[in-house]
Amino acid sequence: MTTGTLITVAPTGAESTKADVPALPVTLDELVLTAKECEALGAAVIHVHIRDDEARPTLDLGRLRETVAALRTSTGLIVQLSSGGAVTDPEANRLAVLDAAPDMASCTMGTVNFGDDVFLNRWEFIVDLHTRMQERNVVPEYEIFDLGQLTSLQRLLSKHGLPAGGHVHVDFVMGVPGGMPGTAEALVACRQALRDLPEGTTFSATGIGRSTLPVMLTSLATGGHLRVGMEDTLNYAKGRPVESNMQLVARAVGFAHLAERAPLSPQEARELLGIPT
Ligand code: KMH
Ligand code: ZN
Repeated sequence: MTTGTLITVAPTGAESTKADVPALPVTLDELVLTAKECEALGAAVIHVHIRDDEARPTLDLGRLRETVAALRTSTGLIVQLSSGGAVTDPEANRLAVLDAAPDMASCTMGTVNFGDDVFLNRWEFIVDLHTRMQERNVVPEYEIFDLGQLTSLQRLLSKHGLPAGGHVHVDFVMGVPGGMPGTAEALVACRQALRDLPEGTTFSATGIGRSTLPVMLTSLATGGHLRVGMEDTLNYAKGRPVESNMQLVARAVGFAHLAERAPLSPQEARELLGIPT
């Protein structure tokens, strides 16, 4: 049954530089302000990458803990830390992200070419990450960059059991150079392949760059949820750079209302995703 729309904001990412994208939130203050404003507009989840004092991507555990605490103090958002980090982050640091005790963490279901780089996700690493999430009650968002990664997810769940909370939620990250295209056809194929996953599995989708709009509209039309933000989208329209994450969240909220699937509150999102309140 289609419910309201879960809106996740992914405000920063690990790839863009502050010099190239001045509106990118890179300090804790900028991140918290962004989170508060996006929550007020209708976001329920924040997918978090953090930066160091030089605005470089980092998985520093102290900073991650401070970030989780600050977001919890200032917002009611579900805090989802990236376990993907940057392509250069070692596996041990990616696993240690869970020590910051977020509500959720991303869990990418396979290796994918990532532009000129490789986003490495070995099977043993995925199993280790997933097991630690089960042990610590951290709810995964399974990140799917290509269709075959859904088959890996099916294998993971059948061999290693359901995630903490028992609900399966996947996020299709589309249009990465090296992954699946950000097209309506590809999203419909992903949507159909979900029938092999546990009943009630939900999905969100995000399209990188120019695929942002077709992916967003197709996701809404096929019962999916939305992830938006400057991790994925730097141009609001052709020749028009994004001014802020709030601009992207506001557009997603508008589309959700047009689809008669109003944004879920963080509380409603917790119920959907099986996250304790
Ligand atoms: N930055 C990418 C290499 C995630 O957050 O889990 C990985 C990524 C996925 O963004
Ligand atoms: Zn990410």
